[in-house]
Amino acid sequence: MRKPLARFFARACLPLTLALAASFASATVVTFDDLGSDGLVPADYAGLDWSGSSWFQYAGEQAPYTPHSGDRRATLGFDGSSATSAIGFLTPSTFQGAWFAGFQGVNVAIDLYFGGQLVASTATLDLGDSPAFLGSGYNGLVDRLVFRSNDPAFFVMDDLSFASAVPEPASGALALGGLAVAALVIRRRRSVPSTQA
Ligand SMILES: [Ca+2]
Repeated sequence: MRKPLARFFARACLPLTLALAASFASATVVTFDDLGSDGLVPADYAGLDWSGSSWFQYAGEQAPYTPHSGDRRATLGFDGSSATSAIGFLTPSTFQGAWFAGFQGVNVAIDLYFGGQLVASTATLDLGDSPAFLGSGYNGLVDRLVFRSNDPAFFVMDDLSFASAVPEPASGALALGGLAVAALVIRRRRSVPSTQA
């Protein structure tokens, strides 16, 4: 009784589950907490391109520069501005948002670009000691973020989250495996004469 039911679920659900896994993007949350020592965010950190920016990540001294995860977060630095804020995506991605904290009276907004065109802008977030989430509000693909602030030196960012639109090779392989399993099941059904009937 148990076995045929399990087999049914395996046949019916496995290929479907694998196909869904392949169509989902991989999600990444950029915490900075895996970086060992203070310094400029490495140019290729977390699958992003930081090379044209002044983002500096550090631990230590907290409020109002309060991290949202661990004790590391990033700042544009005292000479930072929109011109030094661009973060590029190595592959087109959806951008969910990021957490920000900073001096009261400081605000931040993010412009989202794709293929050199401005495709969306976030709301403007007013900052304080407690990290607050600035959601992107945009579901389309982006390949570059540019940050705007009335005082770029006086806020920090943490836990930026995005999802690559390209399926990971692993889930692609899984999907191919699911297709192979489905093909085998179909072929076996066709080749076995209807002795059960
Ligand atoms: Ca963190």
